[in-house]
Amino acid sequence: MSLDMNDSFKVVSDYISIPENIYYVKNFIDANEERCLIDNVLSSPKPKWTVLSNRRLQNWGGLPHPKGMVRQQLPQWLEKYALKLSQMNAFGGNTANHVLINEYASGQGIMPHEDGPLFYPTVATINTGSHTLLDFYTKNSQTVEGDADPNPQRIPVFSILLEPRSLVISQRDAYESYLHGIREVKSDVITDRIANLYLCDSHVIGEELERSTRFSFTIRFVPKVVKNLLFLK
Ligand SMILES: O=C(O)CCC(=O)C(=O)O
Repeated sequence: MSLDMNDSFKVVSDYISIPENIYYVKNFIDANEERCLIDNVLSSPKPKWTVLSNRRLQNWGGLPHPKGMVRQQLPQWLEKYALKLSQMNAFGGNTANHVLINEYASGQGIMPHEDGPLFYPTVATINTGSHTLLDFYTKNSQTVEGDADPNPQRIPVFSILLEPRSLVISQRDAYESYLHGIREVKSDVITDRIANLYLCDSHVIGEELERSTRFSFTIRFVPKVVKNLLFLK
């Protein structure tokens, strides 16, 4: 799919929802666009990186804050996707102003969490590099039987297979009612809990997919913005 701004866009609601309020678009970008996004991430200045124990991330557009985000202009290589998704009406008529980039080496992931009230309740993620499995959990979901760990492993209600170059959008209930996370594993097994399997490359149940390094581009709209830091005092 080309990102030429003169293209006529499909609006998000034209896609099949799997389950309700989650949309998956295979090959949303092509291999050149994927390479270009990854090259831009890797050539960003070193201070752009925040290094966490289980992944690295870059924050673009400003730091979301309860009193308002001091807005920073998105670079052109990210803004074109923020505009494209906004024109698809992903953010209820608003224009996305924030992009979080996560880099996961094989074996890295993110704990089940919710994205919270600082963002408009839609998250649109462009996936590059490697596949991963995004797991969705109800907020009081069961844990694995006999798990005595203080951070017990929850059982996902369903998962979405995120192929490289795909787009996934979660909105409204899917954003607000579930926790989402990525397990810290080096490979994923194909199961019938993967809700979008029929939209992906063909796989058989039981097949194991090895992960490599993945970069996710999580595009959101932060409604509360302020002009400068004085307002944050
Ligand atoms: O990398 C992803 O696809 C998920 C990222 C995420 O959940 C987050 O940054 O809050």
